[in-house]
Amino acid sequence: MVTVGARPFPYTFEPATAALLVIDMQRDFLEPGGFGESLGNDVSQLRRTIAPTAALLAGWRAAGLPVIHTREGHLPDLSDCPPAKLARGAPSMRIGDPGPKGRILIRGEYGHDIIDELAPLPGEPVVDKPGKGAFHATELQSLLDRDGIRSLVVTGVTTEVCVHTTVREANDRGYECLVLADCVGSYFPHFHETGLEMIAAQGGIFGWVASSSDVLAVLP
Ligand code: TIU
Repeated sequence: MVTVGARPFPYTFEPATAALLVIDMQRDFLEPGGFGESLGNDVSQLRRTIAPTAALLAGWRAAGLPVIHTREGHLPDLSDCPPAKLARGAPSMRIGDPGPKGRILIRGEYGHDIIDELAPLPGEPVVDKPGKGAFHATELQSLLDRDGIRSLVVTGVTTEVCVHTTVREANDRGYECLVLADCVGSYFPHFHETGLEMIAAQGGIFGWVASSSDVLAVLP
């Protein structure tokens, strides 16, 4: 067992039953011309997460521990996209529309894939998800069951949307989630800060919060 200094109290995990979850670090959210920008967001807000996540990935992989990536997106015929999701808001481009990096948030398009800096290695699962949470309509639960994973170290974007939804889903399923503040990000800095507070509040109602250096310091 190893223990990480975390909020609201130290987080203890068994490396053999832990996985690093990298949520939706896709061009569609982190680069101009994608889904994030089409919703009116300043995508540069998310880029501070890239360097610490790359360093954490390097250390986590060097320790021989499993990494699971996720991508939010939809089938080309949009059959897995609820009408309400398609219609919501007043985006400059809707899911499925052609953009500079391909069709917005569509599987197989350049913009839908993970940014070069954090590219998955061969053998690392990439879970494609139609929703904000990584468990809904995906194989994530069976992947975790297969490998006996109980602890999830969580990174990715955005703090209050896909990270929060996934952590809440995971917490209800009995996983212990450690969210790394420097490796998650939001288009809205105050949502990011408040989102982290919400996880650690009430004695860790959904999980724990630490930073990547806290985890790197304890890896075997
Ligand atoms: N991955 C993820 O968080 N999807 C979003 O749509 N996030 C927003 O903040 N919009």
